[in-house]
Parts: sequence; C-alpha cells; structure tokens
Amino acid sequence: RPRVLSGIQPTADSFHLGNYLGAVRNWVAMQDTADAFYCVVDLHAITAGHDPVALRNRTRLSVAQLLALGLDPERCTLFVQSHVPEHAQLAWVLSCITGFGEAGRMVQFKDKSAKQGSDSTSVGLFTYPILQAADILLYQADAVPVGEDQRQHLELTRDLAQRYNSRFGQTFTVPSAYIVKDTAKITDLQDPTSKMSKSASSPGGIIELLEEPARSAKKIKSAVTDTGREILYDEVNKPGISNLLTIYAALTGRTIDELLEQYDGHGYGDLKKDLAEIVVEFVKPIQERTRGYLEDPAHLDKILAIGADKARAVSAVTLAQAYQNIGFLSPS
Ligand code: AQP
Repeated sequence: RPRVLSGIQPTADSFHLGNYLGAVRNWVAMQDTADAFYCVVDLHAITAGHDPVALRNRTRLSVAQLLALGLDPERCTLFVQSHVPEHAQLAWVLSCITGFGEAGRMVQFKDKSAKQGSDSTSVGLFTYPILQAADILLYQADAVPVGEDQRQHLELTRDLAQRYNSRFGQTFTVPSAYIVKDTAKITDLQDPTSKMSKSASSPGGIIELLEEPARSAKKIKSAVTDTGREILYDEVNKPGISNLLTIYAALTGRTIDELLEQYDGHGYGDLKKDLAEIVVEFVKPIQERTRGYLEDPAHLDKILAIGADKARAVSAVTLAQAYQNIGFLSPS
C-alpha cells in the first residue's frame, strides 16, 4: 500500500468547508487504500503569532474534529506534530540544503509576510515550507493529499528530497501531491475568486464546520453570485455560482451535470436555499460527534499517545538514516 502523509494547522476554533472538501475528505477515503499518517501541525501554528491557551485548546479541537469527520485511529496514524521531535530535527538539516532565494520564492510566504510587514514576520514563517518538507519526508510518503494552495510547497519538498538523495545517497522517497481537481480550491463566499481561508476570509466568506448551523445557512443564502440569472458552471465568468455548485456536488455525491439539469430554469435563490439545508444537515452530526470527543480529553490523549508512538517508529528510522548519510557521527 502506498504511504500518505498530510497535516492541518490548529489555528482556528473550527476547520472550514475548504479544509474538509480540499483535504480531510480525501484523508478519510485514503485510510482504506493507503498506509496513512495524519498530523495536527502545532509547530506550524506558532509561525504567525498565537495565544498558548488557545493553541492547546485548538489542538484538541482539531483532533476531535478529525475523528468526527471520519478519521479512525485503528485505520490511520493520527498524531500531534510536536509529540514527534524528529520533525524539528529533520527540518534543521533540510534548511541547510535549501537556498535562501529558493525559500523566498514561496508565494504563501510572500503573501503573508507582505500583510504582516517584515518586523512582525517570523523566521519560522519563512522556513515553514522546510518544516513541511520534513513532515512529509520523515514518513517516506508516496503521496500527500492537499488543496491547490499547497502545490508549490510540494514542489519544494520534491526538490529537497531529490537534492538530498543525489548529494548524500538514497534517503527519501520523492513524494507526489495528491490534489483532487474538483475540490482543490473552495472559494470565499463573499470573494469567489479567492480561496476560502481561516486567516484571509471575512466572517461571511467562510463556512466553519463548528459554527451555529443557522449562521452557515445564512451565509450560503447571502453568498455573492454573479451577473445573469442562469445557473451555469463557469469558473471564469461565474465563479460564485460555480463554487456553490462544487460544494453542492461534493456534499451530495452528485455530478455538476445532474445539478445543472435539476436547476434548469430555476434561479440562484432556489439553489442557495437547497444548499443551505444540505450544509446544515452535513454539519449537525459532525458538531455532535466533535462535542462527544471533547467530553473525554483523556481518551483523546490516549489516541494521541498511541499515534505518536506509531509515528516515531517510522520517523526515528528515517532521521537516523538521514543523519548517517549526511555524515553525523553516530552516538555510541
Ligand atoms: N479553500 C480551500 N480549498 C481547498 N483546500 C483548502 N485547504 C485550505 N483551504 C482550502 C487545505 O486544507 C488543508 C489544511 O490546511 P492548513 O492547515 O494549512 O490550513 P490553512 O492553510 O491554515 O487554512 P487556510 O484557511 O488556508 O488558512 P490560511 O489561509 O490562514 O493559511 C491543506 O491541505 C490545504 O490545502
């Protein structure tokens, strides 16, 4: 079975629909087809300023949501990144084979640092993609299920793996991005050419899985739609309605063509009203299950302890090999 690895940041009180449809939904599916490793990446979550109490809560909340969304610790390895010290250790080594200019070309860094200003931008935000490369390469992952926004970081990971292997001998599997085109970029409901984002979206633009369902329904109903009245799938000229069709299709398992046929002759309002109900029915059981997991933090901690042990069994072997190949003297 192929090995997969992916992660999600505990940077908000709730995941959003883009995180689910672009990434976590595929994680759930891959539990049955791959040897899957998934982590809540708390080391990444401290790169842009954070509150310690909120971080701890959000880390547990993230784990509870992942379980509620369908991750099963019997069928995958679920862990918290900081519980596995090899991530930070390999990141240092990889940072020493990454060019300064190469890291500076990362679009996500350029966007986020431009917003923050250079005095508020941490060196950690700059080296974030290198830590992400370490996350992936430690597990010898063949595939990395992510949304479109991560494509450039995956390219860097591949380059670093190839560079290491050619300089120091075969050490890492060169991974591929696994990006499902249809749902790779769920867009902001108020600004449908931008991605739905925890940090950049306005409250009206983002559907949070744990928010009051009536609030989500209202947001869908007031989503920005496009000029004209006809329901068509056209990402360029009708990005708003196309995004709603994408979400509708993904949550119901129906094709866009089936939806176009169903809504032929109907207005935007009809589609929004139906989609609002679908979203409400989708989030309700997830919220209930998340609450259930949060009621038993000791159980969550146990799942994470087992996950960290399983993760370390793989990551420690890779790190030892990477240290050996780069020329570090083994401790006796
Ligand atoms: N809008 C999206 N559509 C599809 N996939 C998305 N992902 C994020 N937004 C979308 C995917 O979700 C996974 C987890 O990503 P993350 O923890 O890095 O989340 P994030 O990037 O912090 O989430 P945001 O909302 O994108 O936050 P900002 O903009 O603040 O960085 C990844 O696989 C990602 O591709």
